[in-house]
Amino acid sequence: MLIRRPDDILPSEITDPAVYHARRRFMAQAGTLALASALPITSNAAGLGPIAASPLSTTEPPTSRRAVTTYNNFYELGTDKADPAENTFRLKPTPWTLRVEGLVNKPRSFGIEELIKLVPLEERIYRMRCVEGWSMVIPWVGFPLAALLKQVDPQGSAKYVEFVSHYDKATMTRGVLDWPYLEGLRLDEARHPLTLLAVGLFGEVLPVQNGAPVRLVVPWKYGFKGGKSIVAIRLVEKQPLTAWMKAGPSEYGFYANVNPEVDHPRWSQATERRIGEFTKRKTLMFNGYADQVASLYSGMDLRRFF
Ligand SMILES: Nc1nc2c(c(=O)[nH]1)N[C@H]1C(S)=C(S)[C@@H](COP(=O)(O)O)O[C@H]1N2
Ligand SMILES: [Mo]
Repeated sequence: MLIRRPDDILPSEITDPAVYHARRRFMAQAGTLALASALPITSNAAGLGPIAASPLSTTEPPTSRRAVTTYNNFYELGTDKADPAENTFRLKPTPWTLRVEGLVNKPRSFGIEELIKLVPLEERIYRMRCVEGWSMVIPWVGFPLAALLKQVDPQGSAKYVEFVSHYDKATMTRGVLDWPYLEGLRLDEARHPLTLLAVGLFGEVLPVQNGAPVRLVVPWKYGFKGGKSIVAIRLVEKQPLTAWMKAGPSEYGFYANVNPEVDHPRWSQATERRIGEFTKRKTLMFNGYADQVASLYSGMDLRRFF
């Protein structure tokens, strides 16, 4: 992965979280009057419909929308942080179909409208940590991947899940990685309640640069596990060979759990720079989600399975 000094985010970008939070509080209060259990906090014209606030959200202030949508890794749209936002015309998120296939009893394709109606959408504000040493807090909109997997009825032999991103060699980056971008999770990780399929952020439809129309979000792992613009999800028996493992097996492991004690071969992972802040923070084990996910890895040597 390319490394850039993360100093190119302007201080002015750190101002809008307060405004955003005030809006959320207002919407949450409005929602309480209408519905006692699920809290619809917003809905939008582009068709996401009601969005419930999730108890799994962090209370940390979100990174500015501007930074979240202009400082991106999406190599198919260019390898500089600013490239994806400038190359959104290269990916058309509508119409779109997501195939869910492989070792399942009911393989099928979903249109985005179907996906959005599958289960109630939630806002999940997650800490996100890139392997390059920066982090953000992102208010995703989505639903647990487990809900989608349930629809296709995985077979007993399915042990892993593969995520295939859209790739068009006529319009997208050539070289760098062996395309399409492929990522994977163990089935129990894929079914974990924190694992999200995101279709939006900041209460709105997902921008292309963040992986429209649907992308994976796994908050206790380095950001590269979260494949963008996914066209296929495949249940398989063997551990997938991911695009980053192919490119650099000694640098990018299959698990990629955020771990301050296991350095990347070329740099430390002990600290991080939260975009919009000036002092580095200590990186937390499993990105702060240890209470929820550590049991997935009990008995595993996390230096070997990095
Ligand atoms: N298809 C695809 N997915 C991808 C990437 C990519 O280059 N291509 N980059 C990954 C990396 S390294 C990170 S940190 C996150 C960044 O997501 P964001 O730009 O929405 O913050 O997307 C991940 N998903
Ligand atoms: Mo990343």
